Amino acid sequence: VPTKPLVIATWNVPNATAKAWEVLQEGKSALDAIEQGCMIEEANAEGQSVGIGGLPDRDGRVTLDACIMNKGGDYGAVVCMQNIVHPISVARKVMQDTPHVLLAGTGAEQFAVSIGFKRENLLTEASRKAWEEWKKTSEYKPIINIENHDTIGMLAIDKNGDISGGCTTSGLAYKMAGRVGDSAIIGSGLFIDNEVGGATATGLGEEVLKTVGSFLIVELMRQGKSPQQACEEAIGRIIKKSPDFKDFQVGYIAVNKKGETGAYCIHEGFTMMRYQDNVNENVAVDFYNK
Ligand code: SD4
Repeated sequence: VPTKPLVIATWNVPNATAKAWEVLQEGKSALDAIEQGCMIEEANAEGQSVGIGGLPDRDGRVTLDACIMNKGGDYGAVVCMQNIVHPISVARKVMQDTPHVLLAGTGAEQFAVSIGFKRENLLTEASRKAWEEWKKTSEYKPIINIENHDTIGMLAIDKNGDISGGCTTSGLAYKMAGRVGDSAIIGSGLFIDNEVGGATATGLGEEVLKTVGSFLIVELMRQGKSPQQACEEAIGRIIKKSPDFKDFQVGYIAVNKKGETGAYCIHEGFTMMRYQDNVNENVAVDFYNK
């Protein structure tokens, strides 16, 4: 029998799930757990796909996408935002303190600064060097990504059984200026329905966007599929539409109201963190391309 509270996240991010778990143990909401858990990875300069230290676009700018969704179906997001370390927290403020749900670019940054967030340079020396190196060939291949630190998508159920989720990323390295991925787009990188469950994504955002993956998974669970079956079907949709699936990775994780979890991806190498029953573990995720 699955137990609650619980937290799951994309990739091997034990410190992030540990933080979220700690917040849940204090009896706080899943929403608080999500924000604080995601912040751990955003502040980790070694993770080159999230927050500070994220790899830049092809012009050397680190641009961040993040969103958060709560039990009431409220949603807040920022896309293509620069110079702010914690986009997940800005997303929460967009949700709670503005009449809007999604702020982009300089508008998002302006809003963040206006409510007290500090502007900081997010391009670390390591990421700047990696970009300089990339510029020598400028070869753009946003392919199979099997790093341990990556876009973080996180789903949590609190002691009351309420579900929230968040997703935060610096997007694809060396993307075109202005490119926005799936991570902060409702229904694609993340979707929560407190009656049913939640889902979140990592990998090539364009493919997730075209199939509205996270919404699809939640709707499949509503129709009775387990989180595992729903993730598999969502990956199946991408496989069917994209003959070049051998060249890119997409991974989904999901949880239902009962606390059952599932995950599936295209290629070997994706993992999921799960903190449940006092155990914080990184589990290998089953994959399509065997
Ligand atoms: C994006 N889905 O911007 C994100 C990137 C990612 O593993 O998850 N990379 O498309």
